[in-house]
Amino acid sequence: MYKLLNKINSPKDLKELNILEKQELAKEIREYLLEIVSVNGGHLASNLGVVELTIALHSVFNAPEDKIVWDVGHQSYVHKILTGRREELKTLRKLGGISGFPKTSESEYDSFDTGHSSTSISVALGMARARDLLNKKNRIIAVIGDGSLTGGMAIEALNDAGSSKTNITVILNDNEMSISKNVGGIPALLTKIRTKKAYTRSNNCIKRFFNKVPIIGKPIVNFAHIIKRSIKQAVIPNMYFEDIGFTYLGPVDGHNIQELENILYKSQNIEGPIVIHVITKKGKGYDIAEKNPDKFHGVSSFDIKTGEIKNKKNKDYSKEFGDKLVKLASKNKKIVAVTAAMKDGTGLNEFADKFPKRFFDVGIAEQHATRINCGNGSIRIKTCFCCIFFIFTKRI
Ligand SMILES: Cc1ncc(C[n+]2csc(CCOP(=O)(O)OP(=O)(O)O)c2C)c(N)n1
Repeated sequence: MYKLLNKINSPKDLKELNILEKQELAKEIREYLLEIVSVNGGHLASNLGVVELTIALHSVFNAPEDKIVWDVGHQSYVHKILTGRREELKTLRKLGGISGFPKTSESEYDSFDTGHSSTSISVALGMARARDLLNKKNRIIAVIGDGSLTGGMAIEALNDAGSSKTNITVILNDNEMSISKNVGGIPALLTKIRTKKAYTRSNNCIKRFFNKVPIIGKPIVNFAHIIKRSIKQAVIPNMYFEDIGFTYLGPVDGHNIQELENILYKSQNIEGPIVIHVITKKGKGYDIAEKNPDKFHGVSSFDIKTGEIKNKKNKDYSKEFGDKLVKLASKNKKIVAVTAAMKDGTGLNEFADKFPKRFFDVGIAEQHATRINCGNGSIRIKTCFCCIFFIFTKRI
């Protein structure tokens, strides 16, 4: 059934495939992910979204010498499949089974133990600095989602890495989603940058057209080249990454293995910190998850045909909390809720629907969330990662 997948026992086997075979392999990996996660439960949508990206990374780089640091790590199933743990993945979420996150004790290909978001750039920068001190030349790659990029630690790391001049590659996996729709100014910036694709395409069309015009065509193209940077600045309002010291590459279609490999090879000839902006679709290849990426972010067992969750719990702690909060908030207008990108996971869906003006999703930014001040006398309910609830009563 898994003709190609069954032959992949390490990235070395992957490197021997041609591009058509890799595309076929991507299909098999998606089927395999569905087969396992639909029975065991797990993080589905994020993994379906990084199939081609992971294939390209392991085709171009030489792990484990080159270090791939997965932010959060919930999207590392494909990496595990390609690094000798295909069969072990069947034990996901079972007692004594494989971890759903990178674990250094599990494999030399897992470069860091993760779980919390927004840490990968700091980790990768530390590894890059250690490598430089040891006069080594291996590549260090951080793979971070647009959701995780909203975390303060990621921004602090970008600030440091941007001025460091060290060789480090940040792959920005931009699917416009955290668990729910991503929020805030940084996602808005990424949306603006994505328009670069339209800019690059139109730029190439214009170039092709003028190159064909006799005599004056070529000088026009040359002139355009000189002012390209200023055009870029005008079309892409904030070249945030370049301005803080990164070479920005992309955006690139994260489901096109050939394009991904090309840009990754290109990045190897560039010195200093690099950001490669990769556009992916959460849930890619499984229609039901593409349409409901938040529901299929982390799931328990489900029916592949209908997407229906099996053995649904009627009540759990988060649901109890959410129900009670809605009751209290109906009576008390001073109650507001603040969550760090965990609306669903902390039972706040109904609260958000009923009291949209009193609900604040601040992005994956727990530190910031704990200091949000909703005014004197307000009662702030804050929900964070791992369903830890802070209830701040009357502020004095
Ligand atoms: C500090 C912290 N807060 C919240 C979470 C819960 N969490 C796990 S994945 C995730 C969304 C990550 O979004 P993104 O980085 O864009 O990755 P995607 O799943 O979209 O690929 C969140 C909020 C976490 N792991 N760590």
